[in-house]
Amino acid sequence: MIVIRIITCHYPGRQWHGGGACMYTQGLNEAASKAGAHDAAGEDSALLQRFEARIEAEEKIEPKDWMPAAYRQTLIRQISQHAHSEIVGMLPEGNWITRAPSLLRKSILIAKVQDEGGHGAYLYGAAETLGVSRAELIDQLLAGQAKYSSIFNYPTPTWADIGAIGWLVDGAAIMNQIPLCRCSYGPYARAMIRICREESFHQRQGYDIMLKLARGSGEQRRMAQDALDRWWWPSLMMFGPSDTASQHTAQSVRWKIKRFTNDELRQKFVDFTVPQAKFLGLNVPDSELRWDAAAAQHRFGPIDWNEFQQVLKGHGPCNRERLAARRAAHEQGRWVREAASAYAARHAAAAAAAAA
Ligand code: BYC
Repeated sequence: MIVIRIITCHYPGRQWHGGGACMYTQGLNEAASKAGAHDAAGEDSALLQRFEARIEAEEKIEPKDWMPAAYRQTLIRQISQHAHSEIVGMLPEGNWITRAPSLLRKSILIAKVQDEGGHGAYLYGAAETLGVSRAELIDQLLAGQAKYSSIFNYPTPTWADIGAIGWLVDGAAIMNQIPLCRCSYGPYARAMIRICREESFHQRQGYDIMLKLARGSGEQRRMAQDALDRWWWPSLMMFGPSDTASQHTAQSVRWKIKRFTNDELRQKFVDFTVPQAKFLGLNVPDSELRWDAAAAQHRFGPIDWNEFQQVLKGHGPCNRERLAARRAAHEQGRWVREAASAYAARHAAAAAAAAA
């Protein structure tokens, strides 16, 4: 388990009000000093009640507002894992930029991969509002201590994989992320609105690739089917463990961070996607898949949770390769970060000298 150190005093290079004290914890400190009754977690019960009433009333919690430490920690955990997923998610598709089959496909793919980088940046920004630094989160990712979505540990050997990622992975992402636009934490909810708009475009471009392949030559149809065969089950795993095994869902739903459980979203995804596969003329690789008219939903076969756990433990097909690629990119970008810091320091010194 990762322990994230919450910064309570200084963020170098930032102007916080309160004489350099971190603005996001200032409200917390002030509130804590008005010592009232405390609950088992050592939190002021009056503040806790007020917080819970605000959640109940669908008010957004903002960075300077008082929040329970566990709520803050849950958000840092989820938002940072989400940010890492966006950044690692650039890799399987980035592999295909130089090999995309036409100039148009290449430019679309470049734009999509760039969007994912942007999503990572908004999300690291949202996590920072909770008092943790982006550098610290990235260090945890590079040290192999942080989780990111299991889905990005699978390989992309053919062009059809790029179609399958857009259609299924971005499709699953939209299903999971649209409810996050109503998350109780304001900065995360607002970041998700823009991200979801872009994800819709990503999903359509993926489906368009699949449609072209499914209506193409026999070999292209086989490629599309093979990609669906390989990506279907890992896409279902993206929604996380079943509700009975999920550690965090119940509390996150109470806090209105999550609006649906993992199984509810997985079911919506299956119901939405199976007709799309039919339209493509492709077979979903699940012999137990059937329409349950009484329940008005699809029934599907068991998920291989052992495979999911193995991927989470770092033993998926590409875990090592993904981390190695991120570490190399971080090293290769060192000179850019150093140059930007030197430039900022030089200008700050010049501004200080001019003001003196
Ligand atoms: N992979 O109690 P649970 C994208 C972990 S980016 C890895 O249900 P929670 C895209 C979970 O973290 C897609 N780990 O947890 C980008 C927890 O471990 P810890 C990413 C997983 O948080 C580029 C443990 O299992 N989307 O779409 O209530 C190109 C127990 O789980 C996974 C997001 O991050 C997994 N699949 O629910 C294209 C969305 N599932 O932290 C596309 C935001 C579970 O206790 N996140 N775990 O060590 C969420 O909605 C929730 O965090 C989850 C999990 C539904 C993922």
